[in-house]
Order: sequence, then structure tokens, then C-alpha cells
Amino acid sequence: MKKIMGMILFLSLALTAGCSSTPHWEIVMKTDYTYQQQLPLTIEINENSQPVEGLQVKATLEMEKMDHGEVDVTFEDQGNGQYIGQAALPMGGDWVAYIELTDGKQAMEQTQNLSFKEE
Ligand SMILES: [Cu+2]
Repeated sequence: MKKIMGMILFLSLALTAGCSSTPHWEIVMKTDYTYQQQLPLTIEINENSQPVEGLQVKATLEMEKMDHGEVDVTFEDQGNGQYIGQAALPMGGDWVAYIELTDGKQAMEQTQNLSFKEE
């Protein structure tokens, strides 16, 4: 049994190593906002708990249940792993952000649900 577990562990490590072209950037993002027409979105990016600077970060936002087309947001590197992008949304509610990160060599995508409460 121990041998099998060791084998499974080895295989999963091999699989993880196999996709080494995928960077291990971890996105921490504020997901709840109070709606405003112009709203700064913040993203924090870490790798092994260390902030990652110098990435190109952009996101495409779509509303979950209504068609408002796509809203593109380009994030600016604020240093220390912090990125801020200005979103101009036609309305609040539930939106989905398709986030793309790249350092010019490696790239990563992540989907994030965002909520904008209208008051
Ligand atoms: Cu809508």
C-alpha cells in the first residue's frame, strides 16, 4: 500500500513537472465591490509567497446573465506584486473576469467571478 501511495505521489509530481511551462503565479483579487461607473480593480500576484513584478496583466469582463459585450481592463504594475486596472462597467451585478498574465515568455489565464453591488 505504501509503495502504491509513493507511486501515485511520484506520478502526480511528474505530471506537475510536465507542465513546467505554466507559471505558478497565484492571483489574489478583491471580488466584492460597490458599483461605480469607473472602478479600480486590484490584483495581487505572488509566486511561492513572493510578489511578482513586471507582468503584463489584462482582463476581459462579461456580465454573467446579461449581454453587455466585453469590457477590457488593462492593469498597471504598481510594484510589490500589486496591479490596478480601471473598469468602466455599464452596470453593477455579477460579472466574470477572464484574466490573462504574461511575462513575455510564459502566460497564464484565470477566471474570476466579481460582484458589484449597486446601492
Ligand atoms: Cu446588465
